[in-house]
Amino acid sequence: MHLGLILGDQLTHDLASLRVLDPKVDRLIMAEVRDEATYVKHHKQKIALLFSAMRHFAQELRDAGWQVDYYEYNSQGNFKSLFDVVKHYTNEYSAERLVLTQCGEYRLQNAMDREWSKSLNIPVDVYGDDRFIATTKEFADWADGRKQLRMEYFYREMRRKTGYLMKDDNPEGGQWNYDADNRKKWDGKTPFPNPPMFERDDIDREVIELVEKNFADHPGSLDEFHWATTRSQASTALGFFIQHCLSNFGDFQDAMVRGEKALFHSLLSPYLNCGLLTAKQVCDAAQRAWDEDRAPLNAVEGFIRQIIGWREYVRGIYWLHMPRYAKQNTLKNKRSLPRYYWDGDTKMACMADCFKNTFDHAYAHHIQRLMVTGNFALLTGIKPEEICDWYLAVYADAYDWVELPNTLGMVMHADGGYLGSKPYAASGNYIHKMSDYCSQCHYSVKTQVEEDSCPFNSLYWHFIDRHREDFKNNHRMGMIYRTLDKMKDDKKDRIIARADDLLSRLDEL
Ligand code: FAD
Ligand code: DLZ
Ligand code: SF4
Repeated sequence: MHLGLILGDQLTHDLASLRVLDPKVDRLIMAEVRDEATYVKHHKQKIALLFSAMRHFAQELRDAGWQVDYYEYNSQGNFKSLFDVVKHYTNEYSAERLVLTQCGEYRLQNAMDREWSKSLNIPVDVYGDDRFIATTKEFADWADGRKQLRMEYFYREMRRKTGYLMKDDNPEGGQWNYDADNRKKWDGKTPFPNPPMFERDDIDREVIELVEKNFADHPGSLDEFHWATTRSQASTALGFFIQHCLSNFGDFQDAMVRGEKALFHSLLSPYLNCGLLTAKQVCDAAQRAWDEDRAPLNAVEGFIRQIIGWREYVRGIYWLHMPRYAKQNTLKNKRSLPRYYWDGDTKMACMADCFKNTFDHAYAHHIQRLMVTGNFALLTGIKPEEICDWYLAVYADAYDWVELPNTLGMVMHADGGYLGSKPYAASGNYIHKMSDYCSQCHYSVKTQVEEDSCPFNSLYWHFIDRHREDFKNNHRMGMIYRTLDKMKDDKKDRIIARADDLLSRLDEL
C-alpha cells in the first residue's frame, strides 16, 4: 500500500497526489505538528484557521471513502515534525512508498528531497501542484533569457492561456490592464459590505481552545475569529464577494479607511492558499459576473489580474530562484524591526490602524501592507529577513512562496529590481491622498522638519538620497532625483537631519 501525506495548505479534493492514490488500498495522513506551527510565530488565527480547516477536510475525505490517520497536536507519541509522523505511519503500515503533492514552501520541499527518501528507506513520489494556472516549468521557460521580469507580460500570457476576459485574441475592452482606473480614494459614501461571519462548530471551538492554550505567546487575538474553516463556508465567502464587493473592488482597490478591515477586498487569500478555494473557481466566478453584466471591467480585470497575474508571477519567481532569492539584500539594510511591528503601539495613525487590523484579524489589505507597513520598512532600511519573517507570521494567508517575493522583492526592493522596476517608496503625501488617516494623526502630514512632522516625509527623502548610487540609472526615478537636486541645500540638510534623528529613535515614533 501507498501512503499519501496531505499538508495543511493542500486541502483540495482534486489534488495531484489524491488522483494517483486509491482509496480502497492506500491511506492518507494529515498532521498538526509543532515544527510547522512554530517555524515563525504564526498569528493565532492563522493556526486556528489551518488546524480547523485541516480537521474539517479530513472529515470530508473520510466521507468520500478515504482512510485517514489524523494526528492532532500534542497527542499520543508527541511527534514534533511531519517527518516524525510520516516515519511512524510508514513503519506501522509497512508502506511501499510515500506520495505527495509538491510543497508550497522550499524549506519543507528541500528537506524532503534531501533526507526523507533516504531516512524512510522507501521512494517519495512528489507530484507537481497543478492547482496553479502555470507550472513552474512554464514560468521558467517564459523567464528564460529575460534580465528583468515584468508581471504585465506574464499576465498577458496567462490571459491568453485561460481565456479570461478575452474576445478571440484580444483583451475585453481593448486594453489588457485597467490599473489606472483603480486608484480612487474612498468617496465617503459607497457603503462597505459586512463580510460574512461564520458560526463556529465543535471542531472550531476545540481548535480555538487548543491554540489559546498552546500558542499563548504567538501574536494576535482570537476574539474576532470569523474565517471560514470549511469548503462550503469558503464558497459562501466567494459568493458574498462577487455579489456585494466586486463591483466596487476596482475603483477603491488602493483606498484605505481607518477602522475598515477590508473595504471591497475579497478576504479570499487564506482560502486560496490553503486549498479551500482554487484560482480557477474564483476567476470563473468573476468572469461570470462580467459576462452577466454584474460588475464593471476595471473591477473584474483588476481582480483577475491579482490572481492569474501577481499570484502566479510571484510563485514563478519563488521557485525559479530559491534558495538564493531569500538571501538578497541589495540595498544593504541593517536596521532591526521597530518594536511596534509586534505590539502595534505607535503614534503614527496609519501604522497603528494597519497593526490593529493585523493583530485583530490576521489580515491587512494590499495597500496597507505595501504602502504603509511595507513602505515604512523600506524607508527605514529594515533587514529583509526580519521584515519577511514578520509578514510570514502575522497574516492568515502567509506562506513563504507568496510572502517572500512580495516582501523582499516588491516592498523591500532587495532583489535589485528583478520583480518590480521601481521601489514603492512614498512620503506621507501618498497615504494622505489614499486614506483618511492623516486627519487624526499625532503627526502633521503637511510638514517635513518640525517636531511633529510626519515621519514618512523626511524618511522618504533620506531613502532617496542615501540610495542615489542604487537608483541613479533607473529612468523611472529620474524625476525624483531632479526634484531632490533642485531642493535648496539648507532645506535638504534639515530634512536629512530630521530623518537621521527619527532613525536614531525609531522605537519612540
Ligand atoms: P484581494 O485584494 O481581494 O485580491 C484578490 C486575490 O488576489 C487575493 O486573495 C490574492 O490571492 C491575490 N493577490 C492580490 N495581490 C497579490 C499579490 N501581490 N501577490 C499574490 N497574490 C495576490 N498574499 C498572500 O496571499 N500571502 C502572503 O503572504 C502575502 N504577503 C504579502 C506581503 C506583502 C509585503 C505585500 C505587499 C503583499 C502580500 N500579499 C500576500 C499580497 C496581497 O496583499 C494579499 O494577497 C491580499 O491582501 C489578500 O487579501 P484579499 O484576499 O482581500 O485580496
Ligand atoms: C502553516 C501551517 C501550520 C501552522 N501548521 C501546519 C501543520 O501543523 N501541519 C501541516 O501539514 N501544515 C501546517 N501548516 C502549513 C505548512 O507549513 C505548509 O504545508 C508547508 O509550509 C508547505 O507549504
Ligand atoms: Fe501616517 Fe504621516 Fe499621515 Fe500620520 S501624518 S497618518 S504618520 S502618513
